[in-house]
Amino acid sequence: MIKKMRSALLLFSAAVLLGGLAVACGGDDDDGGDSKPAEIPAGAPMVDQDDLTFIPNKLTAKTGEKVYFKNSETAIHTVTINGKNVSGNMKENDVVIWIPEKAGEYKITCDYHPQMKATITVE
Ligand SMILES: [Cu+2]
Repeated sequence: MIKKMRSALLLFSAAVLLGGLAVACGGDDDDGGDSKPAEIPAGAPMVDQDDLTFIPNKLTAKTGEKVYFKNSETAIHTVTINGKNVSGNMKENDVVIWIPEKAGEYKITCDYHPQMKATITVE
């Protein structure tokens, strides 16, 4: 149990080091069962992917802060930031954490749904 948690944490750190990005797969052990969504801290900046929309479509975050993206529906989505897919394919309940390193305005899109657009302002 403890070992499992430690390796999960290590994987998490490695992902953060590699790209400022971590994928916490809430639905990875899903055989159609009762997979729990990954936990998103209350009050954290978060964008929901639902109804083929990013909700909200405008968000402000701070440099170095974790920004959470969650796919809440069965459609596959991506988190594509300024044209770069940083998430891979996200299934239902997948959560991706993005940690912006520079202030600026970031355009968020989905590779599969051109109508999905959001803007994150990083201060
Ligand atoms: Cu999409």
